Amino acid sequence: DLTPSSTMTSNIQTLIDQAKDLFDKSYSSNPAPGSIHITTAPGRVNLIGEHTDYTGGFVLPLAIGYSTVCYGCGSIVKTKGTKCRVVSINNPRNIVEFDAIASALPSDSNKWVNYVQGVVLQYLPELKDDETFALDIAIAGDVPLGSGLSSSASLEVATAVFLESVMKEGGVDSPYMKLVERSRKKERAVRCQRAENVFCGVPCGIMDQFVSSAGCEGNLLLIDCRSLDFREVAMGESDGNKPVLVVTNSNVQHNLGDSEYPVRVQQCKDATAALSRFDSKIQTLRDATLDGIDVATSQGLLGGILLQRSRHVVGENKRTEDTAVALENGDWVKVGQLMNESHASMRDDYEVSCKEIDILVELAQSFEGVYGSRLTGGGFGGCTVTLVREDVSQALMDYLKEQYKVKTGLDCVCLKTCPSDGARVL
Ligand code: GAF
Repeated sequence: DLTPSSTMTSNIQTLIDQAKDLFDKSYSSNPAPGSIHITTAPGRVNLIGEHTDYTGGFVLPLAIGYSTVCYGCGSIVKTKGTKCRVVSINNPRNIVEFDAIASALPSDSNKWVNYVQGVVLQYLPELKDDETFALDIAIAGDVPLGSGLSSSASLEVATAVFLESVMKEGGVDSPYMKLVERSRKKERAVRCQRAENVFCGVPCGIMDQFVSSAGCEGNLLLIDCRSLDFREVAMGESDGNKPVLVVTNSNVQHNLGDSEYPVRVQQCKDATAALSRFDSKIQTLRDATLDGIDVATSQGLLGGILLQRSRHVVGENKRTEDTAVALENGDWVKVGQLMNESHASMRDDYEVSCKEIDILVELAQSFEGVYGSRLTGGGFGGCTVTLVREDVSQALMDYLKEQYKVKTGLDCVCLKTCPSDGARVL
């Protein structure tokens, strides 16, 4: 679970040691052929741009100092019926085997393995028809599970980089392996998202995999989820004063989240269909404007829930682009205002917040020295992100912990975070 420290740092060396130990215990008597590869990929926090990625909109996340490490050996083999093996520190006695063949089906009993196997299947086309992967992987991570910090994306992306490392050593010279680094980071994210959509059955957007793949120390990423263009956004400075980001884990995760996410995806499609009757150029909500929504509403083409959902997404895209500019200008008041508006929109129009998260956000927003606070991630629990003056950040964290307990009876965990690097070979 989240370490109750005030700084969010991943101790990569500890994770490597844990994964190596697990590897040695699990496979040392008969390891798969090939040399050792070690890779890592981080979780993420999204500053703003929520529920916009699956309609081709803008997001502004940062990679965080919590990550997943894959430690193992692997090679490309011609043996038919080769099994891959994977084991996680979360269940160290359960070594799971899976087939690295295109016709493989997802597991019902070990769902977490689908995040690894789904990615392996995405990389199979890189190999020759008679080749496959032989892999023994041990996994350790410190991204808190189920807290909206993208532990699953970090597992997918760490796996993808692991496979790339195996392919590089195996001399694979496919077009993918020849891509320049920046393009490969994007394409890796596309594959990991596809693995999650197709093999894990989760209709997520691309934000989490993208920032886990392409994150950059000291920078947030402004990602255009339609073109997949992205740029690094550094926090500017004003009067030598740079605020910090505090992430607060509410320690609640409502089951509703899993079922409501696909509902929101479908509602966006339905809203797009309604809006395209008004303007045929609208192919996704990214193409719509708030004025267009008003006109379509006045013509009776849009109303009720679909109006609310599209108003959130279209407004959020604008807020996200505006936030990137305000961040670079060091205009913290503006950034905070946009974060607060984003939260209100998620709560009232998109309806993905919950009581506990609203309490945390309200506590933070009313604290002297806080610029803005909002729900981050898919919603129905998970974490909030708050922009706060550094000199009062510790007092804020103490206040949130105390008051959240008073108001909900629950403990929350607060951490300061800053942008970290994305996935890499260690
Ligand atoms: C989850 C999804 F995985 C992302 O793609 C994104 O839609 C997010 O919820 C909401 O912004 O993390």
